[in-house]
Amino acid sequence: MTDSGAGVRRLLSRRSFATGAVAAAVVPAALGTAAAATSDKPAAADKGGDVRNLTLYMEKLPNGEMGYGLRPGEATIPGPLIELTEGDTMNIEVVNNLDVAASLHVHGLDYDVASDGTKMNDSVVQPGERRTYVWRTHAPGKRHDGTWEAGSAGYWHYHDHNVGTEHGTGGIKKGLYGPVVVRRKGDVLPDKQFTVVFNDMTINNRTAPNTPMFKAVRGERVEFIVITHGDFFHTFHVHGHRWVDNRTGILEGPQDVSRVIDTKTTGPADSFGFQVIAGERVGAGHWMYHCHVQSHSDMGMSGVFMVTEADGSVPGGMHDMHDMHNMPGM
Ligand SMILES: [Cu+2]
Repeated sequence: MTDSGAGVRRLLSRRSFATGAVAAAVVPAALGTAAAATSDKPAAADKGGDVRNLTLYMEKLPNGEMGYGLRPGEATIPGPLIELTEGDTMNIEVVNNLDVAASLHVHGLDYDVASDGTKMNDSVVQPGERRTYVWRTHAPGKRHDGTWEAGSAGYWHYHDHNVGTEHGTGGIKKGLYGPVVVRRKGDVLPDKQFTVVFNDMTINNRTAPNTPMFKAVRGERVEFIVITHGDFFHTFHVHGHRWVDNRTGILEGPQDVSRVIDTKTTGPADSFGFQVIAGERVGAGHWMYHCHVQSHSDMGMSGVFMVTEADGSVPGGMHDMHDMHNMPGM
């Protein structure tokens, strides 16, 4: 994504986006944030409570695909990463530049029926028209009956709920989906962010060797956001890196007995995320990420997480995705 402008940066995230990411329709719009923190302590999410405004354009892409974008002509698959902190409200004006009625439906956040993006609730956008959806979030708290209510923090996602069928089956298949991250005050912020969407038998509507190449420098704090769509179950796996199977992927402390994993099985509309330190204890290199259902990875559900040294170099063989898929037996 090219420079999205200070205004958009502020709207989407309290940290600025990196520039210079590969400009292609298949690359997540909000690929990264600022360079690594210079102090030992990572940056943390602030208190939340802001009301922010955002405009999303729904547009046609070449070869019949569709996407969400922050500006006309800049739609991507997945759509832009939208970040909030618990307590924030986001007013999203959706402009429909498609020739079919489409919508914006979000998972995990608070919204009225008028913002649920279904035809049933008269919440879709006709071609050439615009509509504002309101997403709210809240911190955890105690209910009047003494039970605890979960906060909004988590790795969520949005998608169309009207193209093709009243469930958005056609819109999702064509690429109308994107990631949402809601942080809790004090959550550690990443240096880079990558979104992997298993959509039927693709990753971000692409198959190897055309799947995203995610790049980070060894030692950077990298956040993966994993979403699944379509008709199949998948198993996300990334080589050389492990994470904690909780809300953030980070251990709460030495006594935290949460399970540590390097694969996670995921089904349609699931989403999860985690942070890892790129190359920690394993070094720079070309680290594969892929669906671990063997027939799925063999059919192209794989990509590369490239961890470079600070000078940009990568040790070892320089097999690219073409090489990988030309290896004997593949
Ligand atoms: Cu799979």
